[in-house]
Amino acid sequence: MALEVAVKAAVGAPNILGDCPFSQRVLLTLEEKKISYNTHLIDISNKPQWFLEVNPEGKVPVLKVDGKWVSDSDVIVGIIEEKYPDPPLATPPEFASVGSKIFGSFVSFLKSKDPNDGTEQALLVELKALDDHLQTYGPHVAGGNVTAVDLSLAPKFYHLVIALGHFKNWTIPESLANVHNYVKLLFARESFEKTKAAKEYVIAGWASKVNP
Ligand SMILES: N[C@@H](CCC(=O)N[C@@H](CS)C(=O)NCC(=O)O)C(=O)O
Repeated sequence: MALEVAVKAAVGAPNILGDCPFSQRVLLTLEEKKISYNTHLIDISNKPQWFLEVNPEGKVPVLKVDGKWVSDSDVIVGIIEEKYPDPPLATPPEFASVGSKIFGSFVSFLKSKDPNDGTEQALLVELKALDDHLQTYGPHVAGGNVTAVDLSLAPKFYHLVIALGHFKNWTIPESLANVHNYVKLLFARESFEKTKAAKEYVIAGWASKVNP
């Protein structure tokens, strides 16, 4: 039986898949494990009553498992791994937090109005650390196979590349060749193509945060 998953609808287009990286992470996990699912698109500016009833916090994604809606992508991915162990996607614990500061650093830099406030430098430090890690262990975080941490990072990189390109005319330095290769590998996956939001909706999703 297909699972039910609720994810973000596009800003201004409630019938189109939206730009939430946590939602895409869950969809990627379902796709990679070839689990069938029905998608419910949630307009987060006009949340439906049923959604608020099953998830009063009001955040997407949520997944219905054993008749109960569960929120938070970390929890959801853990439950999927437990219930559907094949193919195994769990990241070895020693690699599970690789790249975990990239998304926060990207958001700080994206929102920054002061080019000298250190936010760009902080992002570059995190990207360089990932590049060094990939140099030793790559091409994925845990080696040859994709694991959960890659499926968490891939949508975040998608946002980083699109939003920094659009709002700051900024690109990941060419010197970080391992990161470039990593991003290319992840974006080329069939699961990624199938679950990504259109570029224009990623931009629309960030616009109000960049220029509040
Ligand atoms: N920690 C949560 C974060 C989920 C989250 O921040 N979702 C955002 C969209 S990307 C959301 O639902 N925002 C709507 C709201 O806060 O009202 C997870 O990993 O699932």
